[in-house]
Amino acid sequence: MATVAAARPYPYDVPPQQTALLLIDMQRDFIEPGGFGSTLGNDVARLAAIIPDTARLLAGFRRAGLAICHTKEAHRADLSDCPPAKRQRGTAALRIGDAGPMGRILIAGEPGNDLVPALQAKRGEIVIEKPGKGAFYATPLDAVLRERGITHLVIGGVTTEVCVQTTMREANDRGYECLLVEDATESYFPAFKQATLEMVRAQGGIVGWTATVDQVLAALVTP
Ligand code: TIU
Repeated sequence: MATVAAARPYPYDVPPQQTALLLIDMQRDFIEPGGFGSTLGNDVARLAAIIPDTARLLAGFRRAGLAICHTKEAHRADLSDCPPAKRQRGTAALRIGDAGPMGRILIAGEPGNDLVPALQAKRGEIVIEKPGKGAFYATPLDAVLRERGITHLVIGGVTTEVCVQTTMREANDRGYECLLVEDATESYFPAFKQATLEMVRAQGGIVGWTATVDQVLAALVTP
């Protein structure tokens, strides 16, 4: 058993063979100009800044030989898995399924829907396409993790208070012990990120733990 000693609100025990890295939606659609995130009116440059630290975290999990799962928020080309309410919400000029500079917005298989180049999945890593904000809704994620005996999730990705927090709460309700990595997650709204970190670890870790990339890496032993 390894331990992230500096985790908050108290040390987080990591049983290596039962722990997976879960990277949420590190996709061009949220991180590069011209994708879903920018059509919503956001400054996407904030999100790109976490790519190097997230890549260090990913490399550490690969070196340690631990399970790795990437998610993508993605809809089918015919939009059959996109609720009309999700497509109609807001005032954006380009909506889910419309043609944008990186292909159709938030549609599986389009260039803009891919993971950013620095965080591409390698063979053997789990990739889950999800139609919602939470990675457990309408996906095989829970079954895939349970089949591998995963009980602990170290979570990063974007955006902190939307898909990351929703997924962490879904995981918490399913009994997973979750740690959110502070410098491997980002929001378009700095105050929302900070609030999420605090609400996750308040009340004795009501949703889970938080720690930095370096604090997590210090607990991983390379075999
Ligand atoms: N808009 C926003 O902050 N996020 C999303 O729409 N999806 C994810 O967080 N992945």
